Amino acid sequence: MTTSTIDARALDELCVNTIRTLSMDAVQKANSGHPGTPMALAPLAYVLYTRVMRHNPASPSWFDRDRFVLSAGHASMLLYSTLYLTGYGLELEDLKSFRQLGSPTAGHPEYGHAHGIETTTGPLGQGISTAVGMALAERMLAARYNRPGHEIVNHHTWVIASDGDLEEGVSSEACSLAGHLGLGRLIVFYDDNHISIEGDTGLAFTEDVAKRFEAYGWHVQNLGEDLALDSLEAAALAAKEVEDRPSLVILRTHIAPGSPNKQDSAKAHGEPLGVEEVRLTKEAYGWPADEPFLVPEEVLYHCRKAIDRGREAEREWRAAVDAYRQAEPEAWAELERIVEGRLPEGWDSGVPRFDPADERVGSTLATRKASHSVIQWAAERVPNLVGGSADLAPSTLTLIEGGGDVEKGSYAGRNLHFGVREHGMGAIVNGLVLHGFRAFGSTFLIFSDYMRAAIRLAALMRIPSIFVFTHDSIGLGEDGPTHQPVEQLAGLRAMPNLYVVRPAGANETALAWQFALRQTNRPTALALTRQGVPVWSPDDVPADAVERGAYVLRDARDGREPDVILIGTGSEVHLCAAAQELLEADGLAVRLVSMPCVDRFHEQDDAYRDSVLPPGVRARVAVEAASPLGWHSLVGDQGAVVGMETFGASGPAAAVLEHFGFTPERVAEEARAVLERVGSASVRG
Ligand SMILES: Cc1ncc(C[n+]2csc(CCOP(=O)(O)OP(=O)(O)O)c2C)c(N)n1
Ligand SMILES: [Mg+2]
Repeated sequence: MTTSTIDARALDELCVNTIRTLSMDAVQKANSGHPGTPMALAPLAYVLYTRVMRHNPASPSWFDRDRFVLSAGHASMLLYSTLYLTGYGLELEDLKSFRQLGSPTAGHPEYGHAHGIETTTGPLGQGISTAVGMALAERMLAARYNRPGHEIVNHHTWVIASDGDLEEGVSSEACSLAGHLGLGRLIVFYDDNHISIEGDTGLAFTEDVAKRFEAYGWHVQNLGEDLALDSLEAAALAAKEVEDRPSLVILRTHIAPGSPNKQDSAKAHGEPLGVEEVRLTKEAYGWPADEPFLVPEEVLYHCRKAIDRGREAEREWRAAVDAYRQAEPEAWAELERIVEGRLPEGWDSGVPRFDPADERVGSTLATRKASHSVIQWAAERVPNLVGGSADLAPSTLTLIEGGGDVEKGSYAGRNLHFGVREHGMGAIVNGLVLHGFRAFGSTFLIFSDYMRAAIRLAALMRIPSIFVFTHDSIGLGEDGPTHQPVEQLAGLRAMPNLYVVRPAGANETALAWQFALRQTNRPTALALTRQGVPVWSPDDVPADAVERGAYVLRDARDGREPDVILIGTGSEVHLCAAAQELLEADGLAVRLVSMPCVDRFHEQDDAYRDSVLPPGVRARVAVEAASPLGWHSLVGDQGAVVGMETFGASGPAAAVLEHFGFTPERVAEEARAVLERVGSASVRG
């Protein structure tokens, strides 16, 4: 062995131990966090970032970079230490303020908080599943934009996953689909350390993971305990060679290696090692025990060479892009727009208008059906609009006609088939969106529960994923209470950053899609009816109906000040309209407000809100065939909410709605009762 290889090895070891000690020190200083797993996986992160991945720390959003996802988000210090060392812009100070308020080094990696964090991770299973979406996006972009001799989309998605990641159901959904689709650019390292919070994984996790992933159609390597850097590198390269299947590389690691009293113990998972144990561990590494956050100069110098390599890789890519731009100017213009997150100029002009006088529209139309035609309009204008359903496309009506299917080896299509995997669908949609697609996933509103964790991450990350939920109330009828959402709208509305849009009819549905696609930093959930609802004249629906969240759809007759306001969303707006007629027949002045997006309405200024719901008019009734939670603040103390306090029931839709009191008569009755309580004259006087 030559001196230089010995030196190189010593330097490698120094680098690996720097990642380890930085992670131990940061957790110790924060007195909170997860030291053991970063320590164990330091060699892997080091190899990936300095030898394997094609990335440019100085240009972290370079489009054709390899993506890295730390699915085991609790091991965040592994990522932060590595990002710091390789030059992503994190400073040593940031590591010293690990887990502190306002620091980019949050408890779990948060998208947008620091360069190099490709997605938020922490809820186990989400990261690896989102990575499936990223790897799929890479293939879908490659299929669309690469040309012979011009491979400008050409990268890999790397993941580190822990036991918990593979125990969670969502990863099974996503990994099964990844195998089915043959996503060869996805490479997952599984940290098989036999430890989770409660102790040895033998308590609850004894399946043969290798066989399971083989059964999914993955290429599986098992390195056992061989964490030699060259072995890790060789395994990574072998995984890259396999182009037609995703790869799993199993590593039997030992949590908190080198820690004399905590190695292989669940204690090293989620609490600081302790001052004394840190000292003992550093001694075991041959590391100065009394210099926290020590970064040897040669380590920083060596790791930051990643920047030179990255610059070179990006430079080569840019040269390839120049040639591509010459040869394929239009394709490049489209891809560039996607990379920059822009939609084509003027894409949202000419929003479809549904006129009930048009016999192709008719007087009633389910909003899911209107949505289907709006999707066709949007798909024509937004080339990166793709989406699919969790095996319900014939019901959710989300197929992009003529868009083609995404299948194994053939990724140019626009329609995704997620199978009955709602949660995986949510995470994959997020991965597609993080990678430049305007993607949607659809299912019944009731099953939004199955994908809630993924929706929540989209909201937390502020990415514009679109979730299309049809069969949005007891109005779906015969399928009964298992399928009838009650509390889902309230639950989704409670989620910060998520817009929930429940359009009342075809024209609001068109605006709802326009609104969802206009978003750049918020996800949208659309709630659409299964059943037909009346089509209003498009002239009655202002262009900013969804943007504003609510509007006066039909004001009290003859310019009278309203005695009572009826507020509805979705299908119940029509119920309110019928109640309005009943009440007006009694001589009352009634205002009908349609409120397709409660969240947006709350965001409007006082003047607008007061113009729709004048503070002086306290007689208000809100009607929504769902949990009343949240509506009381809009109708006030004396107002009433006609909602669902129980689960629904199986029966024909009309019978179910009537049974639960969703009739014009009941709404009118509530309005009269409210008026009596409020005493309309005194309020107006
Ligand atoms: C969905 C979800 N459930 C629970 C947790 C809390 N939690 C954090 S880490 C962990 C398990 C740790 O085991 P493993 O995944 O093997 O990680 P290791 O300790 O080996 O790093 C749990 C239950 C979580 N983060 N996400
Ligand atoms: Mg584990």
